Amino acid sequence: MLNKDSKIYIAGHRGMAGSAIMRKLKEAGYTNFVGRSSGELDLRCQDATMKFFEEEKPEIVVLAAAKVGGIMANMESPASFLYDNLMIEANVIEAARRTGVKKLLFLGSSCIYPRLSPQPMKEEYLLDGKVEPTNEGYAIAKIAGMKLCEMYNRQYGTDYISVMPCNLYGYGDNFDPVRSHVVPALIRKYHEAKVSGAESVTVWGTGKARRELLFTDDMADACVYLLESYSGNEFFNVGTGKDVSIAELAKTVAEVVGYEGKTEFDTSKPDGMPQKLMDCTKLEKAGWKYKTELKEGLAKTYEWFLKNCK
Ligand code: GFB
Repeated sequence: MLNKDSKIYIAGHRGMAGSAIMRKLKEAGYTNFVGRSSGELDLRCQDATMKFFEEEKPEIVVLAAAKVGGIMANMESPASFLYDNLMIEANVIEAARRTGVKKLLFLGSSCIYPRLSPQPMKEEYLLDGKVEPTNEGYAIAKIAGMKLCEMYNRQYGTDYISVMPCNLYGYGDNFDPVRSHVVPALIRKYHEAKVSGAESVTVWGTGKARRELLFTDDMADACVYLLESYSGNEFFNVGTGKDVSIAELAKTVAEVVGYEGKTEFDTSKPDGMPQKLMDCTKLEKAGWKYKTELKEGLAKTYEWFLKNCK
């Protein structure tokens, strides 16, 4: 299905996930890429998206473009998380079908699962209960994107596959102190506290919520693996199969950064989903496993932060 010179469009190639997938595809020998920044092409606009697909006629599409953010960003603008993501997915998937794209890979999220799902969460637990309210808009959009792929395959015989990664972190992450995800937020907080000599760092929530964290380059590796080896109507959890409490994560980030002060918890801030651990045995049985352990991935991300974020 994929040739090394297949024309590949990575929607979101400048974001953390899309850029990692592009690096992995290049490492694997793929050479023919087409891309547009969000300033050049607004994927929420159907006409512009169709025009781009008709002009460029990509053969393979990776749908990594999305409005993303941490727990606060999701709570502040739930309508934008739902609307922007629904529009992007619907426009890209329909344009792909109309222009005969051979294969498409859609990036979902572990937040598609019910808030109180049994842990670890297997693929078949999808839609067994209500999703976490702090990211309901994003979760519903990601469920819709995955279902679009599934139903396009059923109705049109397309080859669109989906992955559901756990919480990602890595190179090119957003280190905004309020709207980012927990890993970049903590790297920045502990780094700034170290530099300023602050006595303590404040971590949101109780510290008891648990998260499964995957280095984005590993997620990208899984995407390339599935693009090359899988066609069908099932989706795959992509993670490590291990989780940590936010308190444990904070301690590890402090160690990586070299901060020796105190950590305090602000329990007025939300915990979000109590636990979000995925069962990744389906992907393991298909032949793929993560490589980067948490502390190693955090150290690489901190190194990137030091070089790139002044
Ligand atoms: O990464 P995060 O925002 O995403 O937060 P979610 C994870 C946990 O870390 C929550 C705690 O329990 C937060 O309260 N936390 C502690 C912090 N300190 C901080 C901090 O300084 N910043 C942040 N951001 N969190 C998102 C969803 O949920 O996960 C998205 O909102 C998406 O839709 C993404 O699915 C993967 O795991 O709670």
